[in-house]
Amino acid sequence: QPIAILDSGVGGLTVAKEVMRQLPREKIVYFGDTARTPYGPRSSDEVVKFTREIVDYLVQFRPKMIVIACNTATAAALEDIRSRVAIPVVGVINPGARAAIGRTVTGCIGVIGTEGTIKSGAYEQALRELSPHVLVVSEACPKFVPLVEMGNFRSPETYETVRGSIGHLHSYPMDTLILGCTHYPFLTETISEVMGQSVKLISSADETAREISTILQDKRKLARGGTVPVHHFFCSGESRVFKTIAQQWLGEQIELTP
Ligand code: DGN
Repeated sequence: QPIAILDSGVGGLTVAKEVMRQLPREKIVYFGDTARTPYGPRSSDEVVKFTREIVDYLVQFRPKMIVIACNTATAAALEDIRSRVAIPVVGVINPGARAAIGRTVTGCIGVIGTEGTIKSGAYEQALRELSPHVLVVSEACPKFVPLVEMGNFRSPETYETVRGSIGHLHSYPMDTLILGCTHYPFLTETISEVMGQSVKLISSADETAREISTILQDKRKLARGGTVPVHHFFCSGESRVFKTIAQQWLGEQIELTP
């Protein structure tokens, strides 16, 4: 049985890559909603509707787990999807929040994400539940996802956009910054250049893959056997750029059904 992973586009590949690294025997079925990306500026109701549609599509593969590898969709639809399916549904917000609380020393944590994620307040809530006195500084970065969907990870334009969006966060005593959008790990190098060495970046991808591993272990659902799984990738719209970015990021050829 595969693990189903979904996102509005290529962002969830950051989670897929970590799952492939940490759990190399697991088969993945991935859906990127490239026809309707970005989700960030959409209303919560619309994101819930899209997420339901994708989940309805993915259940035909009889997955053992669904991973909502999109912070915007996790903030809007995690509980809704959990109430609709009988298998574990994992989001990307709690794992990232837990890791940030574990790592901050100054107690000041930054969160960057799409407008939808930041407006929802989901990270503040998750962080405060874990540690009530933490100082959370949130910033929506609506320009990042379109850059990533175009494959523009490192260029003077990207640097200027990142600096213009988050450069001012230096004025806070922040030592930990959550990349609260699964597209942002593609921009890690540029974001670290702007934020400097003293700010640790937390990728929800790494933390989510660890959570997936723990849940599968607890449920005794980890894949066994020595065969290398064949993953399947689907996207709803533009497929050429998706395939190029996916192969570059994952470092292997993929099977893609547009
Ligand atoms: N990857 C999505 C997220 O983590 O929020 C962002 C998607 C978008 O479409 N803006």
